[in-house]
Amino acid sequence: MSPNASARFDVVVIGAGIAGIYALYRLRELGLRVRAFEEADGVGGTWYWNGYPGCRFDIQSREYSYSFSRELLEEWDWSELYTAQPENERYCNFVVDKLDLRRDIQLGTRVTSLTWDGGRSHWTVGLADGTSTTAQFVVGAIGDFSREYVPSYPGFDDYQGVWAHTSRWPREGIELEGKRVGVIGTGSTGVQVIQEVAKIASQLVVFQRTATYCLPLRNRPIGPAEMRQIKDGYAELFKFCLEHNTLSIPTDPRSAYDLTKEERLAYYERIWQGDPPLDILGLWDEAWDPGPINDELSEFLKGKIREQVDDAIIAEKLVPNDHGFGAKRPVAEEGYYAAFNRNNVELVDLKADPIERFTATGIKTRDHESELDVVVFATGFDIVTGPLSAIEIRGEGGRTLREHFADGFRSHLHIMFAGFPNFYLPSPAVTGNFVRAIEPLIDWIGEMICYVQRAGATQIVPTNEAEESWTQFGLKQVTENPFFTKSKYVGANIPGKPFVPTNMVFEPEGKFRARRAEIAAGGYREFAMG
Ligand code: NA7
Repeated sequence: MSPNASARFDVVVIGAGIAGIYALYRLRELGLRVRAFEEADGVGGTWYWNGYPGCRFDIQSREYSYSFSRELLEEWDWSELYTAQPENERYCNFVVDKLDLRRDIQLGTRVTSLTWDGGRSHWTVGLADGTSTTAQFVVGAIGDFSREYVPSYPGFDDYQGVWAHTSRWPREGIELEGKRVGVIGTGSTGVQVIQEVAKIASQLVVFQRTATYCLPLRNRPIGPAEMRQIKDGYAELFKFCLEHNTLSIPTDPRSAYDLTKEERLAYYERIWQGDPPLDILGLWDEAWDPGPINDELSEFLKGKIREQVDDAIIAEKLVPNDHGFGAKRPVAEEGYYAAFNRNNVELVDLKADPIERFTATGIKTRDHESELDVVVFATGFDIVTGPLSAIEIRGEGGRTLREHFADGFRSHLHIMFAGFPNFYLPSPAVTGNFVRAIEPLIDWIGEMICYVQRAGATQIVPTNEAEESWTQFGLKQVTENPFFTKSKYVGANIPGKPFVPTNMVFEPEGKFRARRAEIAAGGYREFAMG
């Protein structure tokens, strides 16, 4: 029997995305009474909500396979190297059905509040329908990148057309065929939308603030023989990821200077042509840091952009001119640059011609007015504190998590918060939904819960000192690294938002895993149990 019989559940999991699905499975396997609540009417999280045209993986599909079940790995076939959102959502449903998880998931149920009851050592979990339940532990598998960011513009309320953010795409879809469409944002998402919508819209206006380095995705179907090979290679892939990082991309151990300039250029060309197993993410360190090699690679990629765009003036607008390759997350395209060779596609360079306001019929920039039936916001996310603030979370003494963040985000390991016992944010070292990072992190959380119960305790919380030291360490890393001070991965994309030192800032996944193992082996000394 659970040591805390006052709670209806041992654990409530919030969210049934990639992390929530695995948390429900793992914690249930540990013999805990678990219930998951999911706001959407289906499972999948990111792969449920991001139903915009063109949405697909830009990391190979096989990297998204859960590793823990031989049966799942055997039975699931990926149809393409980089599968599209409907198939990714189907995969999540397949896993949920196969593991019989659905009976413990309550769909269409938003968690609105969490209130800690110190006397009874449990959380009261408030739901949008006005009901509530209780749980000793809560795992907030809410996704770092789940709260959309829509910039505010004068006149936005006047706009009479249809608009949507890509990550809250209506399930019934939006009619885009033959319409005049505007897309704001040219990150990974914007590029995916633009290259698709260009094919069907009567007119597409792309509002670009910062040009991006895009490499060809080189997607293709996976046939049965290749899928067999992938299945046979899973064990090796998982081993590689555990030993290296979260992706099975081999990194080149050489220095860039071990090669001549001609050899390096030939190497970039092979990567560009998609010569496996070479991948831009595996390039030597010097390619990523500002300096002559980064300049050389950036120039190579700029040349590739110019080659693909017919109009030299448009090409120059699409060539990044204020940052080198790697200063932003690399983007994969399949027809993005070619879209700008079409007559129905127009590019507005917002740095030269900023948006002044929305009108009843579209968008007015300083020099242009565009009439638009639909405006698509591909403008990114209000990371971590965005989704956390959407729930009213009250910890010890009734203090809210929002109050806890009054002077900026603070956490211990980016997983727990001082003053908020038994509440976990399963955020791996790499933000996002990399399965390789999520599985071990949730395993670690499960071990901790069992440790508390075995010890006959009912609660565990990080000490103030541990939280302070982790937070300061993270902030130092952010402020000392020019990449992070501008990065969406610490929330720098939102004007005025204090930095959120995500685990990415601290250490690579392998080191972070080792740190967690050490904490567990040491009896969770950075935490207080009671
Ligand atoms: P990103 O990568 O944050 O991209 C957002 C895009 O929206 C980017 O091009 C921004 O330009 C642009 N943006 C943001 N605010 C504005 C305003 N106010 N005006 C014009 N343009 C704006 O989000 P994605 O959805 O593409 O990527 C999601 C990530 O989630 C993906 O990379 C994975 O890591 C997981 P900017 O570059 O800031 O000038």
